[in-house]
Amino acid sequence: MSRLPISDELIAEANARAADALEDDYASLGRKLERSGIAIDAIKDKVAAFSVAVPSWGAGRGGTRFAKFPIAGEPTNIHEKLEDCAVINQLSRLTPRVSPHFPWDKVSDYKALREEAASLGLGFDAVNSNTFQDQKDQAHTYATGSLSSTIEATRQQAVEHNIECIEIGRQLGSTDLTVWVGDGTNFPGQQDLGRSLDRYLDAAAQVYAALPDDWRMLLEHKMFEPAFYSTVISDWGSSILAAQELGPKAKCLVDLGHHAPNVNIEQIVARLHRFGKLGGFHFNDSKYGDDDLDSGSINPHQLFLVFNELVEAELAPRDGFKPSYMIDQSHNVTDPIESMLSSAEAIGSCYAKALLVDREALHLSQEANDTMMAFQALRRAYNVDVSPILAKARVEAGGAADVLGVYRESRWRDRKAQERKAVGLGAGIV
Ligand code: AOS
Ligand code: ZN
Ligand code: ZN
Ligand code: ZN
Repeated sequence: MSRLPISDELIAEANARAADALEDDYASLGRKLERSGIAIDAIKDKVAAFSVAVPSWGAGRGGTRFAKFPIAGEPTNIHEKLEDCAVINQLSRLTPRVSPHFPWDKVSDYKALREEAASLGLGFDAVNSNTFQDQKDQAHTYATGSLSSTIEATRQQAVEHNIECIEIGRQLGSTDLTVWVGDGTNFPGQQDLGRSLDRYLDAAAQVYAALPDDWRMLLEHKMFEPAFYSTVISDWGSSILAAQELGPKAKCLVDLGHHAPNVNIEQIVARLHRFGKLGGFHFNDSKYGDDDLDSGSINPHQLFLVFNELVEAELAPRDGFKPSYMIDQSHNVTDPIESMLSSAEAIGSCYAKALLVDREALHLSQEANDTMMAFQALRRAYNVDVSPILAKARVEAGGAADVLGVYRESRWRDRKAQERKAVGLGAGIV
Protein backbone atom coordinates (compact mmCIF):
# COMPACT_ATOMS: atom_id res chain seq x y z
CA MET A 1 0.00 0.00 0.00
CA SER A 2 1.40 3.30 -1.01
CA ARG A 3 0.96 6.29 1.33
CA LEU A 4 2.32 9.29 -0.48
CA PRO A 5 2.84 12.29 1.78
CA ILE A 6 1.15 15.14 -0.11
CA SER A 7 -2.62 15.14 -0.57
CA ASP A 8 -3.63 14.02 -4.07
CA GLU A 9 -6.51 16.49 -4.04
CA LEU A 10 -4.14 19.38 -3.41
CA ILE A 11 -2.05 18.36 -6.43
CA ALA A 12 -5.11 17.74 -8.60
CA GLU A 13 -6.65 21.12 -7.74
CA ALA A 14 -3.42 22.99 -8.44
CA ASN A 15 -2.95 21.09 -11.69
CA ALA A 16 -6.52 21.91 -12.75
CA ARG A 17 -5.79 25.61 -12.24
CA ALA A 18 -2.62 25.30 -14.36
CA ALA A 19 -4.11 23.01 -17.02
CA ASP A 20 -5.19 25.54 -19.68
CA ALA A 21 -1.90 27.41 -19.66
CA LEU A 22 0.09 24.18 -19.75
CA GLU A 23 -1.89 22.79 -22.69
CA ASP A 24 -1.46 26.07 -24.54
CA ASP A 25 2.32 26.20 -23.91
CA TYR A 26 2.80 22.53 -24.75
CA ALA A 27 0.84 22.83 -28.00
CA SER A 28 2.73 25.94 -29.00
CA LEU A 29 6.12 24.35 -28.28
CA GLY A 30 4.91 21.22 -30.10
CA ARG A 31 4.22 23.28 -33.24
CA LYS A 32 7.60 24.98 -33.02
CA LEU A 33 9.45 21.65 -32.66
CA GLU A 34 7.41 20.07 -35.41
CA ARG A 35 8.79 22.65 -37.84
CA SER A 36 12.21 21.08 -37.11
CA GLY A 37 10.85 17.58 -37.54
CA ILE A 38 10.76 16.82 -33.81
CA ALA A 39 7.72 15.09 -32.27
CA ILE A 40 7.24 16.68 -28.85
CA ASP A 41 5.48 13.61 -27.41
CA ALA A 42 8.52 11.44 -28.15
CA ILE A 43 10.74 13.85 -26.21
CA LYS A 44 8.21 13.98 -23.38
CA ASP A 45 8.16 10.17 -23.18
CA LYS A 46 11.95 10.06 -22.88
CA VAL A 47 11.88 12.71 -20.17
CA ALA A 48 9.18 10.70 -18.38
CA ALA A 49 11.48 7.66 -18.42
CA PHE A 50 14.43 9.64 -17.05
CA SER A 51 15.26 9.70 -13.36
CA VAL A 52 17.93 10.89 -10.96
CA ALA A 53 18.50 9.64 -7.40
CA VAL A 54 18.54 11.92 -4.38
CA PRO A 55 21.04 11.48 -1.52
CA SER A 56 19.54 10.69 1.87
CA TRP A 57 21.88 13.25 3.46
CA GLY A 58 20.68 15.95 1.04
CA ALA A 59 17.29 15.94 2.75
CA GLY A 60 18.85 17.74 5.70
CA ARG A 61 20.63 21.09 5.77
CA GLY A 62 24.26 20.27 5.07
CA GLY A 63 25.96 23.33 6.37
CA THR A 64 29.59 24.11 5.68
CA ARG A 65 32.69 23.17 7.64
CA PHE A 66 32.14 26.39 9.59
CA ALA A 67 28.55 26.06 10.68
CA LYS A 68 25.23 24.44 10.19
CA PHE A 69 21.96 26.32 10.52
CA PRO A 70 19.19 23.75 10.84
CA ILE A 71 15.61 24.60 9.96
CA ALA A 72 12.55 23.69 11.97
CA GLY A 73 11.03 20.46 10.69
CA GLU A 74 14.27 19.14 9.20
CA PRO A 75 14.49 15.32 9.16
CA THR A 76 16.51 13.79 11.99
CA ASN A 77 16.73 10.14 10.89
CA ILE A 78 16.48 7.96 7.79
CA HIS A 79 12.73 7.46 8.23
CA GLU A 80 12.04 11.18 8.16
CA LYS A 81 14.54 11.62 5.32
CA LEU A 82 12.64 9.02 3.29
CA GLU A 83 9.40 10.92 3.91
CA ASP A 84 10.98 14.11 2.54
CA CYS A 85 12.46 12.26 -0.43
CA ALA A 86 8.97 10.90 -1.10
CA VAL A 87 7.65 14.48 -1.26
CA ILE A 88 10.33 15.38 -3.81
CA ASN A 89 9.45 12.40 -5.97
CA GLN A 90 5.69 12.75 -5.58
CA LEU A 91 5.78 16.31 -6.87
CA SER A 92 8.60 16.00 -9.44
CA ARG A 93 8.22 12.36 -10.55
CA LEU A 94 11.91 12.51 -11.41
CA THR A 95 13.54 11.13 -8.25
CA PRO A 96 12.19 7.64 -7.45
CA ARG A 97 15.36 6.38 -5.74
CA VAL A 98 17.32 7.38 -2.65
CA SER A 99 21.06 6.89 -2.30
CA PRO A 100 21.81 5.91 1.32
CA HIS A 101 24.98 6.54 3.28
CA PHE A 102 26.44 4.34 6.01
CA PRO A 103 26.70 4.47 8.92
CA TRP A 104 24.62 7.68 8.80
CA ASP A 105 21.50 5.74 7.75
CA LYS A 106 22.10 2.71 9.92
CA VAL A 107 19.01 0.81 11.15
CA SER A 108 18.51 -2.63 12.66
CA ASP A 109 16.19 -4.02 9.97
CA TYR A 110 17.01 -3.24 6.32
CA LYS A 111 14.25 -5.44 4.93
CA ALA A 112 11.76 -3.28 6.84
CA LEU A 113 13.50 -0.12 5.59
CA ARG A 114 13.18 -1.30 2.00
CA GLU A 115 9.46 -1.93 2.54
CA GLU A 116 9.05 1.43 4.21
CA ALA A 117 10.66 3.13 1.20
CA ALA A 118 8.53 1.12 -1.23
CA SER A 119 5.37 2.20 0.58
CA LEU A 120 6.48 5.79 -0.08
CA GLY A 121 7.00 5.04 -3.76
CA LEU A 122 10.79 4.89 -3.40
CA GLY A 123 13.60 2.43 -4.10
CA PHE A 124 17.29 2.57 -3.20
CA ASP A 125 20.15 3.63 -5.46
CA ALA A 126 23.92 3.32 -4.96
CA VAL A 127 25.07 2.72 -1.40
CA ASN A 128 27.73 5.18 -0.18
CA SER A 129 30.38 4.04 2.26
CA ASN A 130 31.96 6.42 4.74
CA THR A 131 35.62 6.05 5.65
CA PHE A 132 36.28 9.77 5.78
CA GLN A 133 35.28 10.33 9.39
CA ASP A 134 35.58 8.39 12.62
CA GLN A 135 32.51 6.90 14.23
CA LYS A 136 31.76 6.25 17.85
CA ASP A 137 32.98 2.79 18.96
CA GLN A 138 35.25 2.41 15.95
CA ALA A 139 38.50 0.54 16.63
CA HIS A 140 40.89 2.47 14.37
CA THR A 141 40.99 6.13 13.38
CA TYR A 142 40.98 7.28 9.76
CA ALA A 143 43.38 10.09 10.62
CA THR A 144 46.05 8.40 8.47
CA GLY A 145 43.62 7.65 5.63
CA SER A 146 41.34 4.67 5.05
CA LEU A 147 41.81 2.31 2.08
CA SER A 148 45.29 3.80 1.58
CA SER A 149 46.30 4.20 5.23
CA THR A 150 49.83 3.17 6.17
CA ILE A 151 48.30 1.14 9.00
CA GLU A 152 47.16 -2.30 7.96
CA ALA A 153 44.45 -2.64 10.61
CA THR A 154 42.95 0.67 9.47
CA ARG A 155 42.89 -0.45 5.85
CA GLN A 156 41.26 -3.69 6.91
CA GLN A 157 38.60 -1.81 8.86
CA ALA A 158 37.85 0.31 5.79
CA VAL A 159 37.62 -2.80 3.60
CA GLU A 160 35.25 -4.45 6.06
CA HIS A 161 33.07 -1.36 6.25
CA ASN A 162 32.73 -1.32 2.45
CA ILE A 163 31.86 -5.01 2.44
CA GLU A 164 29.25 -4.37 5.13
CA CYS A 165 27.80 -1.63 2.88
CA ILE A 166 27.48 -4.14 0.05
CA GLU A 167 25.65 -6.51 2.38
CA ILE A 168 23.27 -3.74 3.49
CA GLY A 169 22.80 -2.69 -0.13
CA ARG A 170 21.81 -6.22 -1.11
CA GLN A 171 19.02 -6.11 1.42
CA LEU A 172 17.93 -2.70 0.17
CA GLY A 173 17.89 -3.72 -3.49
CA SER A 174 20.90 -1.63 -4.57
CA THR A 175 23.41 -2.82 -7.16
CA ASP A 176 26.11 -0.15 -6.87
CA LEU A 177 28.63 0.76 -4.19
CA THR A 178 29.99 4.30 -4.46
CA VAL A 179 33.41 4.69 -2.91
CA TRP A 180 34.74 8.15 -2.24
CA VAL A 181 37.72 8.34 0.08
CA GLY A 182 39.15 11.55 1.50
CA ASP A 183 42.59 9.91 1.69
CA GLY A 184 45.51 12.19 0.93
CA THR A 185 48.07 14.47 2.52
CA ASN A 186 48.55 18.07 3.60
CA PHE A 187 52.35 18.20 3.40
CA PRO A 188 54.90 17.33 0.74
CA GLY A 189 56.67 14.21 1.96
CA GLN A 190 53.86 13.24 4.34
CA GLN A 191 53.22 10.01 2.45
CA ASP A 192 54.83 8.31 -0.51
CA LEU A 193 52.68 9.22 -3.53
CA GLY A 194 53.25 5.92 -5.31
CA ARG A 195 52.95 3.61 -2.35
CA SER A 196 49.74 5.22 -1.09
CA LEU A 197 48.12 4.36 -4.42
CA ASP A 198 49.47 0.80 -4.18
CA ARG A 199 47.84 0.44 -0.77
CA TYR A 200 44.55 1.89 -2.08
CA LEU A 201 44.53 -0.52 -5.03
CA ASP A 202 45.26 -3.49 -2.85
CA ALA A 203 42.49 -2.65 -0.37
CA ALA A 204 40.01 -1.67 -3.12
CA ALA A 205 40.65 -5.06 -4.76
CA GLN A 206 39.47 -6.77 -1.57
CA VAL A 207 36.24 -4.76 -1.71
CA TYR A 208 35.89 -5.50 -5.42
CA ALA A 209 36.25 -9.23 -4.71
CA ALA A 210 33.19 -9.04 -2.44
CA LEU A 211 30.90 -7.54 -5.14
CA PRO A 212 27.99 -9.75 -6.18
CA ASP A 213 27.92 -10.55 -9.93
CA ASP A 214 25.43 -7.86 -10.87
CA TRP A 215 27.05 -5.14 -8.75
CA ARG A 216 29.37 -2.30 -9.69
CA MET A 217 31.90 -0.37 -7.67
CA LEU A 218 31.82 3.33 -8.56
CA LEU A 219 35.06 5.16 -7.87
CA GLU A 220 34.49 8.85 -7.19
CA HIS A 221 37.54 11.04 -7.71
CA LYS A 222 38.01 14.48 -6.15
CA MET A 223 40.91 16.85 -6.61
CA PHE A 224 41.22 18.09 -3.05
CA GLU A 225 39.39 18.46 0.27
CA PRO A 226 39.78 17.23 2.96
CA ALA A 227 43.40 16.68 1.83
CA PHE A 228 44.95 19.88 0.47
CA TYR A 229 48.36 18.83 -0.85
CA SER A 230 47.67 15.46 -2.50
CA THR A 231 44.67 13.18 -2.80
CA VAL A 232 44.94 9.49 -3.62
CA ILE A 233 42.12 9.35 -6.20
CA SER A 234 42.41 12.97 -7.26
CA ASP A 235 41.30 13.00 -10.88
CA TRP A 236 39.69 11.03 -13.67
CA GLY A 237 43.09 9.69 -14.74
CA SER A 238 43.73 8.09 -11.35
CA SER A 239 40.12 6.93 -11.29
CA ILE A 240 40.13 5.19 -14.69
CA LEU A 241 43.52 3.60 -14.05
CA ALA A 242 42.25 2.22 -10.74
CA ALA A 243 38.99 1.06 -12.35
CA GLN A 244 40.90 -0.65 -15.16
CA GLU A 245 43.16 -2.40 -12.71
CA LEU A 246 40.28 -3.53 -10.50
CA GLY A 247 38.20 -5.05 -13.30
CA PRO A 248 35.05 -4.68 -15.40
CA LYS A 249 32.69 -4.09 -12.47
CA ALA A 250 34.70 -1.03 -11.41
CA LYS A 251 33.58 2.20 -13.07
CA CYS A 252 34.26 5.88 -12.62
CA LEU A 253 31.85 8.36 -11.07
CA VAL A 254 32.08 12.03 -11.99
CA ASP A 255 30.99 14.66 -9.47
CA LEU A 256 30.67 18.03 -11.20
CA GLY A 257 32.39 19.86 -8.32
CA HIS A 258 35.46 17.67 -8.06
CA HIS A 259 37.74 19.16 -10.68
CA ALA A 260 40.15 22.01 -11.08
CA PRO A 261 38.45 25.26 -12.16
CA ASN A 262 37.67 25.47 -15.88
CA VAL A 263 38.32 21.78 -16.53
CA ASN A 264 36.32 20.52 -19.51
CA ILE A 265 34.06 18.08 -17.67
CA GLU A 266 31.99 17.15 -20.73
CA GLN A 267 35.19 15.95 -22.36
CA ILE A 268 35.95 13.80 -19.31
CA VAL A 269 32.49 12.28 -19.74
CA ALA A 270 33.24 11.48 -23.37
CA ARG A 271 36.66 10.03 -22.50
CA LEU A 272 35.35 7.76 -19.74
CA HIS A 273 32.56 6.58 -22.01
CA ARG A 274 35.05 5.87 -24.80
CA PHE A 275 36.68 3.29 -22.54
CA GLY A 276 33.42 1.87 -21.15
CA LYS A 277 34.19 3.26 -17.71
CA LEU A 278 31.52 5.92 -17.15
CA GLY A 279 29.54 4.53 -14.22
CA GLY A 280 27.81 7.46 -12.62
CA PHE A 281 27.37 11.12 -12.07
CA HIS A 282 26.88 13.40 -9.07
CA PHE A 283 25.02 16.54 -10.09
CA ASN A 284 25.54 19.86 -8.36
CA ASP A 285 27.07 23.18 -9.32
CA SER A 286 30.08 25.16 -8.21
CA LYS A 287 31.85 28.45 -8.56
CA TYR A 288 35.09 27.71 -6.70
CA GLY A 289 35.51 24.06 -5.67
CA ASP A 290 33.34 21.29 -4.30
CA ASP A 291 30.70 23.89 -3.47
CA ASP A 292 27.76 21.47 -3.79
CA LEU A 293 25.47 24.30 -4.93
CA ASP A 294 22.16 23.60 -6.65
CA SER A 295 22.40 21.98 -10.09
CA GLY A 296 22.29 24.49 -12.90
CA SER A 297 22.33 27.49 -10.55
CA ILE A 298 25.79 28.71 -11.62
CA ASN A 299 26.59 27.18 -14.99
CA PRO A 300 23.51 25.68 -16.64
CA HIS A 301 25.28 25.65 -20.00
CA GLN A 302 27.92 23.27 -18.65
CA LEU A 303 25.16 21.01 -17.39
CA PHE A 304 23.64 21.03 -20.88
CA LEU A 305 27.00 20.18 -22.48
CA VAL A 306 27.45 17.29 -20.05
CA PHE A 307 24.01 15.99 -21.02
CA ASN A 308 24.88 16.44 -24.66
CA GLU A 309 27.71 13.93 -24.11
CA LEU A 310 25.47 11.65 -22.07
CA VAL A 311 22.92 11.55 -24.89
CA GLU A 312 25.72 10.84 -27.40
CA ALA A 313 26.77 8.01 -25.08
CA GLU A 314 23.17 6.73 -24.89
CA LEU A 315 23.03 6.63 -28.69
CA ALA A 316 26.39 4.88 -29.00
CA PRO A 317 26.42 2.64 -25.93
CA ARG A 318 29.66 0.90 -25.07
CA ASP A 319 30.28 -1.87 -22.59
CA GLY A 320 27.26 -1.69 -20.29
CA PHE A 321 26.47 2.05 -20.34
CA LYS A 322 24.10 2.24 -17.39
CA PRO A 323 25.00 5.46 -15.63
CA SER A 324 23.83 5.98 -12.09
CA TYR A 325 22.69 9.59 -11.78
CA MET A 326 22.45 11.26 -8.39
CA ILE A 327 22.05 14.77 -7.03
CA ASP A 328 24.89 15.49 -4.59
CA GLN A 329 24.29 18.89 -3.06
CA SER A 330 24.61 20.58 0.29
CA HIS A 331 21.72 22.87 1.09
CA ASN A 332 22.84 25.60 3.42
CA VAL A 333 20.43 28.45 2.86
CA THR A 334 17.29 26.85 1.39
CA ASP A 335 14.74 24.25 2.35
CA PRO A 336 16.42 21.07 1.01
CA ILE A 337 13.14 19.83 -0.53
CA GLU A 338 12.80 23.05 -2.52
CA SER A 339 16.42 22.86 -3.66
CA MET A 340 16.03 19.31 -4.84
CA LEU A 341 12.77 20.04 -6.62
CA SER A 342 14.45 22.93 -8.42
CA SER A 343 17.58 20.88 -9.16
CA ALA A 344 15.66 17.88 -10.49
CA GLU A 345 13.89 20.29 -12.85
CA ALA A 346 17.23 21.79 -13.96
CA ILE A 347 18.72 18.35 -14.58
CA GLY A 348 15.64 17.07 -16.43
CA SER A 349 15.59 20.26 -18.53
CA CYS A 350 19.18 19.81 -19.63
CA TYR A 351 18.43 16.21 -20.56
CA ALA A 352 15.41 17.36 -22.59
CA LYS A 353 17.48 20.06 -24.33
CA ALA A 354 20.19 17.53 -25.16
CA LEU A 355 17.49 15.31 -26.70
CA LEU A 356 16.43 18.23 -28.92
CA VAL A 357 19.87 18.56 -30.51
CA ASP A 358 19.64 17.78 -34.22
CA ARG A 359 22.32 15.05 -34.07
CA GLU A 360 22.38 14.57 -37.83
CA ALA A 361 23.00 18.26 -38.46
CA LEU A 362 25.59 18.30 -35.68
CA HIS A 363 27.47 15.29 -37.01
CA LEU A 364 27.33 16.48 -40.62
CA SER A 365 28.64 19.90 -39.62
CA GLN A 366 31.41 18.26 -37.62
CA GLU A 367 32.37 16.12 -40.62
CA ALA A 368 32.36 19.16 -42.89
CA ASN A 369 34.32 21.24 -40.36
CA ASP A 370 31.51 23.77 -40.39
CA THR A 371 32.23 25.07 -36.93
CA MET A 372 29.50 27.70 -36.74
CA MET A 373 26.71 25.35 -37.84
CA ALA A 374 27.94 22.63 -35.47
CA PHE A 375 27.82 25.13 -32.63
CA GLN A 376 24.38 26.35 -33.78
CA ALA A 377 23.03 22.80 -33.61
CA LEU A 378 23.82 22.88 -29.90
CA ARG A 379 22.77 26.50 -29.42
CA ARG A 380 19.34 26.01 -31.01
CA ALA A 381 18.56 23.20 -28.57
CA TYR A 382 19.96 25.06 -25.58
CA ASN A 383 17.80 28.09 -26.33
CA VAL A 384 14.50 26.17 -26.24
CA ASP A 385 12.38 26.64 -23.12
CA VAL A 386 11.55 22.99 -22.40
CA SER A 387 9.57 23.63 -19.21
CA PRO A 388 6.20 22.66 -20.79
CA ILE A 389 7.67 19.24 -21.68
CA LEU A 390 8.79 18.63 -18.12
CA ALA A 391 5.53 19.87 -16.65
CA LYS A 392 3.44 17.73 -18.98
CA ALA A 393 5.51 14.60 -18.18
CA ARG A 394 5.14 15.31 -14.46
CA VAL A 395 1.41 15.90 -14.55
CA GLU A 396 0.80 12.77 -16.60
CA ALA A 397 2.73 10.77 -14.00
CA GLY A 398 0.70 12.25 -11.12
CA GLY A 399 3.14 15.02 -10.17
CA ALA A 400 2.54 18.74 -9.87
CA ALA A 401 2.63 21.23 -12.75
CA ASP A 402 4.01 23.85 -10.34
CA VAL A 403 6.18 21.82 -7.97
CA LEU A 404 7.31 24.64 -5.69
CA GLY A 405 3.85 26.23 -5.62
CA VAL A 406 2.19 23.00 -4.48
CA TYR A 407 4.99 22.28 -2.00
CA ARG A 408 4.50 25.68 -0.37
CA GLU A 409 0.73 25.28 -0.41
CA SER A 410 1.08 21.90 1.36
CA ARG A 411 2.82 23.62 4.30
CA TRP A 412 4.83 20.41 4.66
CA ARG A 413 7.74 21.96 6.52
CA ASP A 414 5.51 23.84 8.98
CA ARG A 415 3.61 20.66 9.72
CA LYS A 416 6.83 18.70 10.22
CA ALA A 417 8.14 21.43 12.52
CA GLN A 418 5.29 20.52 14.88
CA GLU A 419 6.03 16.77 14.72
CA ARG A 420 9.80 16.33 14.43
CA LYS A 421 12.33 16.91 17.13
CA ALA A 422 14.82 19.72 16.61
CA VAL A 423 18.16 19.02 14.92
CA GLY A 424 21.17 19.77 17.14
CA LEU A 425 23.71 22.43 16.25
CA GLY A 426 27.13 21.46 14.94
CA ALA A 427 29.59 21.62 12.12
CA GLY A 428 28.41 20.65 8.69
CA ILE A 429 29.62 17.77 6.64
CA VAL A 430 30.97 17.63 3.06
C1 AOS B 1 32.43 14.16 -1.39
O1 AOS B 1 32.93 15.27 -1.65
C2 AOS B 1 31.67 13.42 -2.38
O2 AOS B 1 31.04 14.31 -3.26
C3 AOS B 1 30.68 12.35 -1.92
O3 AOS B 1 30.02 11.89 -3.04
C4 AOS B 1 29.56 12.77 -1.03
O4 AOS B 1 29.32 14.13 -1.03
C5 AOS B 1 29.75 12.24 0.33
O5 AOS B 1 29.88 10.85 0.31
C6 AOS B 1 28.66 12.63 1.30
O6 AOS B 1 29.28 13.09 2.39
ZN1 ZN C 1 29.82 13.40 -4.79
ZN1 ZN D 1 31.80 16.30 -3.31
ZN1 ZN E 1 30.89 17.76 -1.10
